[in-house]
Amino acid sequence: MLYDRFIVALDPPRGAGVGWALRVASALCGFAWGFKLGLPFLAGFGVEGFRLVRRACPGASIVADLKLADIGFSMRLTVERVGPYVDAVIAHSFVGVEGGLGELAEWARESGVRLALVYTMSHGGSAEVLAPCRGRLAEVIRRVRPWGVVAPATRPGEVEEARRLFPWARILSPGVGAQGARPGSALCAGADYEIVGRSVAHSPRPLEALLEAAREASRCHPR
Ligand code: BMP
Repeated sequence: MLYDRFIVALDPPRGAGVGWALRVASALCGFAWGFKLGLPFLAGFGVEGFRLVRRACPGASIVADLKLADIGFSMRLTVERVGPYVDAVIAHSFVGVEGGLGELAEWARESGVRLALVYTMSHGGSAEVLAPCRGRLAEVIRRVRPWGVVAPATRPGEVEEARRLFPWARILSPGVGAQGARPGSALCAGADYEIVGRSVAHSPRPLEALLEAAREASRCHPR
């Protein structure tokens, strides 16, 4: 079963308290590879929420998806706050290396937190700016050589491309479920992990939903 190739995004439904996130994390603990905690989570539950999820499932990898896109100084100030509770942080590659990702990568090395960079995104608007700039984004990613690269399950061709261009990296692919990509579509294209949010985390039975996604994903034979 491929359930350990899924990262579950804990984006809270409207009005949910941190207890919701802790219940979902506990239900999936030992199954999902990790949890992605993004800006909706941070806005709702603060850095304390990160600590509580870490405590609820110490074996899971915690990925802070704060969509960092700023000067290095500000990105560093931000990640230092969540660093003690996370295994990886996600930043945009388009901010470039000098005075930006260079400093963030240095912090990641010093602190032992992994860095993942966004290549392209899963929504339609990714085709407006990011996708046409793929060559430049790939140069930035090659220079930084991050642990992970984000590429969209909704466009398996871009996942295949990321796999080819960044052979050292873990490829993380969002867009499975609510955004239309079928479970397994990114794994089949060479991704290491699929990121799934609503279709698992907002389900009344998150573990069953995850196991069903894992069953569907097993139709291909990912590496
Ligand atoms: P959902 O499966 O509910 O659509 O959630 C997808 C998650 O992945 C969300 O947390 C979203 O912010 C994130 N994400 C995405 O959907 N597309 C991207 O290109 C990058 C993301 O981080």
